[in-house]
Amino acid sequence: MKKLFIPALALTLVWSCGNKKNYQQEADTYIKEYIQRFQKLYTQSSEAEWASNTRIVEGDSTNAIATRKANEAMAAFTGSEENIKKTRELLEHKADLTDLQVKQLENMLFAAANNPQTIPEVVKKRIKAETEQTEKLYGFNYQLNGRPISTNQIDSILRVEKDLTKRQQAWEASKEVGKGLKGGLVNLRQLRNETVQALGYDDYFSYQASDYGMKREEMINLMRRINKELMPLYRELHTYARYELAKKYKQSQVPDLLPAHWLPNRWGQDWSSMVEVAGINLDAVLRSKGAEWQVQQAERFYQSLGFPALPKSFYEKSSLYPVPANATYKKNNHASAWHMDLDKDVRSLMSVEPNAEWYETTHHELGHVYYYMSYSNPEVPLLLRGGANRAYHEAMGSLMGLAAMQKPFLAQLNLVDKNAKTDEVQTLLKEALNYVVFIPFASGVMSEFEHDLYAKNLAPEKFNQRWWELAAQYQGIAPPTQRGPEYADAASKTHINDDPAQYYDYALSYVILFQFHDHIAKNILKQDPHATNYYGNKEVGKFLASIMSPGESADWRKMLKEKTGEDLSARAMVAYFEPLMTYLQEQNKGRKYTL
Ligand code: X8Z
Ligand code: ZN
Repeated sequence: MKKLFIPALALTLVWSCGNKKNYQQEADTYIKEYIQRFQKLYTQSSEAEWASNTRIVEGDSTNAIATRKANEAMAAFTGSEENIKKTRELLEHKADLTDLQVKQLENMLFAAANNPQTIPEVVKKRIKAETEQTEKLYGFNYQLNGRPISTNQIDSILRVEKDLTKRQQAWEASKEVGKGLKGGLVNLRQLRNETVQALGYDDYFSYQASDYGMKREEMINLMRRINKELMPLYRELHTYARYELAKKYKQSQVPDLLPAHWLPNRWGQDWSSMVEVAGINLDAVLRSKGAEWQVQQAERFYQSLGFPALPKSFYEKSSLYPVPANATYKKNNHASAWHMDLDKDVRSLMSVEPNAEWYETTHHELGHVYYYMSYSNPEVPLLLRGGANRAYHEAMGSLMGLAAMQKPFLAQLNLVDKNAKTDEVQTLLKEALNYVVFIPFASGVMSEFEHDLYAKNLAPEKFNQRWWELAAQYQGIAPPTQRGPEYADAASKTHINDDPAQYYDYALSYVILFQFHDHIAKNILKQDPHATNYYGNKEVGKFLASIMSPGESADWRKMLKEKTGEDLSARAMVAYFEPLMTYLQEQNKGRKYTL
């Protein structure tokens, strides 16, 4: 038996080793060929999309048509039956392939699922519907009292206006865009679901969650868990805001649900401008420095950590500032960062104005750009030039945004007076009104809505009802007046239209960024996480670069454990805001809690 058995085993080994090599060679050749075509098509699609997003001319669909064509060409390749078959065949021999090959093939299959040419007509219809939705969304003429108004101007009214009637008008003006997008969203929901179902996904939400190696239920349960962990603090903030805002707007009645137009943000996702911290008037300082300075300053911050300067082409090709008032075209008003060729061409599309909100967003977008630059190295195959997961990509720049707001950092840059006494509790409160307030919106309202939209086939006549049900349940917010089914207030949020079923990325990114920040503060800087100064610290830079440069070739769970010693957890975020609890409970004594 032994005699027979051993040679047999040896034979299998030799045979399978030989086979392993064959499969690996075969996969290598296939992946290389794929990449060559893919990079070209990807670049063409990016260029077309870039034009569509930076130059929207009413009545002129040239850019939209070019984008549709480029995306069709990309779909025809990535979703071709040939590619699907070959990729699947190779993946049947997973055990014989390298981890990197498996990851790349899985990404190819993921891309194919969005474009399967087994149902080419559905894919074409989806691409057409997507281009049209983008055009409508960013070509929309916002109007206030019969006059055109930009989203930056609406945001500014919501930040500073004290008159509730004017606030309500501005808020309502910001929601008008949703009505015209509703039909497109109904259509897109159907087409997106149908597309990915062809490759075996239950629905589009499941498809997007699979990018994290998670099932739809796991993702939504994770969202509910995160929300629960932050809820005690959010309840305090909600109570505090209801009473403080009622005072501010001179209302004798404190409503149970916060009226949406009382809040300094169109969706109630960030209330930080409610609080001014004496001694830190960032808005005023930034106004005096200007928008360009803000972008350059964010770059200097990354450079101070040891990252390179942005390539010249970044400044030449990006679209960083609002279009002039007399321009004959519009552009996408929501900030984004672009990796045009998955190599050296990196850009950002923003409408930067000198204020604290854009200061933070600029750091956020440059985080994406430095992530792109970090993994665009020969070690990382083109198909793995992405974040360890999507949330990591969102986290890096937001982490820098958090760091760039802390007092020791601001003091070093002379943005605040070193010697000015500032109130630590107010500072923490302002931060909580940003980061904590975001969680019920992102992990609750947005994620649950998209879950119901794609996985539960939410009826179109219920879109608005469901949106406001969720806003009441998670954020404790209500619209100023009844909003009937003709509205689609969810669709006023860009991501619902053009970044579908992935808003949980942002909720996760906040959780992760506090884990990284906690580690950096305590173990690298040896500073209090509430008062750090990352500026010029090369160790911090090395730490961040080590997270970013492997791109998607890293396993996100392992990476988190390795870098922070922890699994994904809201612990660090909860701990950061813990000192605020006592203060808020004190403030809220005798007040009615309604969440
Ligand atoms: O969309 C963004 C970025 C672009 S990736 C500006 N963010 C979310 C939003 O604006 O809703 C950043 C935080 C949340
Ligand atoms: Zn982002």
